Amino acid sequence: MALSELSVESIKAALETTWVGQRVVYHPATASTNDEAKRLAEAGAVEGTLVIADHQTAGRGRLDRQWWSPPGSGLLLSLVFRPVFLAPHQAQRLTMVCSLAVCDAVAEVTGLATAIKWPNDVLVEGRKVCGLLAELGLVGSRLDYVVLGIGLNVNVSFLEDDAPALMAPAISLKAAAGREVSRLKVLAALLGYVEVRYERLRGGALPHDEWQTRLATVGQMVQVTMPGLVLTGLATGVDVDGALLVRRTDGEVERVLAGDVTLRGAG
Ligand code: BT5
Repeated sequence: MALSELSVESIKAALETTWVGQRVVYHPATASTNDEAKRLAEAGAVEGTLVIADHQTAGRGRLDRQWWSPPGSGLLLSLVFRPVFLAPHQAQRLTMVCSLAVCDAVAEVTGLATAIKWPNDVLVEGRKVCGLLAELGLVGSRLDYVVLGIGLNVNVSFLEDDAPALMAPAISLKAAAGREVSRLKVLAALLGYVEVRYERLRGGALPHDEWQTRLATVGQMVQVTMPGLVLTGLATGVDVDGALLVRRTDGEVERVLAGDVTLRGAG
């Protein structure tokens, strides 16, 4: 079997989890694993359900941006969570947990150092190696499910002819490590860390302190672009819900819940 070949059997054999990924739906190609995971979640899919594809024809980022990944080279997956212990405004805690798990898995399998860029990117050598996309399902005012999508550039090459222009520099684990990396190994490590960290969250532990220490964004002058508004200031930290705290030049501290951040150099 090729180093990185994905199938239901190879995934099940590689996983060491109790419940994360124990139900697995694999597709050689699908439109978007997040779309499929949301459909399954709406239909009652069990917590921990994994939807994973070798290729997405309509992979998405936030605000319907494109997630680009040539067939067979990245990890493209979505997990169904049912975090009944969280209110909707606390859902970013799941993105924190999963991005920390990405950092753990990358370190374990490749030894590479990672940083996190607020709110949903993981960086290697200052370049985007992974993007996360959380989508919420509500019943009334409570969380029914959260679908957490993860796109991780394992062996992706950005030198391909159809590679699009990206908003920020990108990198793959292969390029940074200088060798092909097993997607199965990264997947197994990732889901293991997701399970451990999610259980801690369920037990009441808050991830924001650890997440903040990993945030490349903190201590930097930043420009935050939000719909209809651009804010410039010093990123001083995050709060328990993952909101970015930005001190403007007039000294006022803004709490930013969503937006795109450009780093403007050390503050
Ligand atoms: C994200 O959005 O970074 C979230 C990406 C989530 C993708 C996963 S894949 C599995 C699951 N199913 C889906 O359909 N989606 C999830 P955002 O922060 O909005 O960043 C999107 C931007 O990242 C794009 O506009 C591009 O500029 C850039 N980009 C696209 N593909 C990339 C790649 N492979 N590596 C680095 N950057 C990329």
